[in-house]
Amino acid sequence: MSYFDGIAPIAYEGPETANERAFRHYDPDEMVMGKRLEDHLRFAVAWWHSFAWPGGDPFGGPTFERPWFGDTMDHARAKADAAFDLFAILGQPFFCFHDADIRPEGASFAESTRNLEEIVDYIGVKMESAKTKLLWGTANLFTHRRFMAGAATNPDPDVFAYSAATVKTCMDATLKLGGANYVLWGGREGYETLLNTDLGRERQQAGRFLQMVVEYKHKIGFQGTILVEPKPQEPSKHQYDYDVATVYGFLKEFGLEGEVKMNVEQGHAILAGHSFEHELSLAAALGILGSIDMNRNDYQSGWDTDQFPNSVPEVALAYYEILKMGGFTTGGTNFDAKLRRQSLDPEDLVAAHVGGMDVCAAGLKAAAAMLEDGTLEALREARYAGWDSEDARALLKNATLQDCYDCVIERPINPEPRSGRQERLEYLVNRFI
Ligand code: XUL
Ligand code: CO
Repeated sequence: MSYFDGIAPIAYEGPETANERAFRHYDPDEMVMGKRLEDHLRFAVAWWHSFAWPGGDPFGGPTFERPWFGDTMDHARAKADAAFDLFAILGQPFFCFHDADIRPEGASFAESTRNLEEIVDYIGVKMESAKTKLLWGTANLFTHRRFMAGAATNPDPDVFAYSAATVKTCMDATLKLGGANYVLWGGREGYETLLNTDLGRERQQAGRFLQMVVEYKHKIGFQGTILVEPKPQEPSKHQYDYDVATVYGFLKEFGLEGEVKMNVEQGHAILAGHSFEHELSLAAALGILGSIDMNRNDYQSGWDTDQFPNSVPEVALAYYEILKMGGFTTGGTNFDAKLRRQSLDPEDLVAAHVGGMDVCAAGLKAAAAMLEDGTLEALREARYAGWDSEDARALLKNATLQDCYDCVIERPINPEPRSGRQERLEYLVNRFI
């Protein structure tokens, strides 16, 4: 018997349907800009939110009572069974996991690793008869109390070593399951107070740690992409991987900018004081946009609420940036999103994903229509057309302040401001959404 008994696989029925158990916008086979929608979006279910999270909050304990909750290997297998049942209902092409989501913690590192290897084999067998693949694996270096003062950035070298050993086992697991990427999110890589923190030292530790990850990737022949997921704070008061710009500087410092890309999350971008599309646009411009964690924050509460996306205009602008850079390669759309704690039923878990997938599909199609129409890009290009001339290019390449001065006097130059057309552009975008 399945936890999702009575819920049939979700089919596409078109925008007019009132059926809650149907896609209105996500038809995996629909061709958009020459590619199937499923291959554009590359959806993934997050094991942690959908199967491991018990529904607690700072004021109350678990609200969910899943039959697989418990810390034995039998529970872990039952959890994997439920996960693959949900993947089949949704037709999900990918999933993502942390070690702690899929295996019980052992009494020692060795036992935890044995548990991990055993469940990875179990999941591997399930994958043989499912269409669902692994988008990325990662290590949970933030829940257990041993990581409370950081993993790579811990003042205790034993924790650094333990964390590195854990990442090794998680990269091995990701390789074994054919993962397309490996993610590092530094949940505790930051500080609570500067009064006890040597910030300079901790940054060096984080840099060396990431170099070790890249070295190990090459050693084991992992073909996927290493991704860092920026976030400014929460759980730490300040986290070193603050946003895309900060991480890029960090990668440059440690010579990793050609090796590591970004997993950009909607809610983290907002926490950092940016828009999602800002972070995506910057990562794309720097050549380090890899994958996305799709969710949304509650804009009133101001923390990382990890809700399922529900705004087509918002996600349209995000997918616009992704399509503009040519779409995902190894990356995809991971629903790093969880139910509200009152949404108790199996039906809620299905509906949350169906709704999120539909919003993303509608957003991507709107973005594709904007790109195909071409007006927005043509106007953007026209705005910079002055830079196409020989003189303008030479200006950037080898002109000095003195050259600019002479030129302004001689020509003479008296620039005339031109409209940025913002309201017209906003109205234009709304035509497609
Ligand atoms: C936490 C977060 C993580 C990472 C993976 O805010 O986003 O779930 O995506 O560790
Ligand atoms: Co995330």
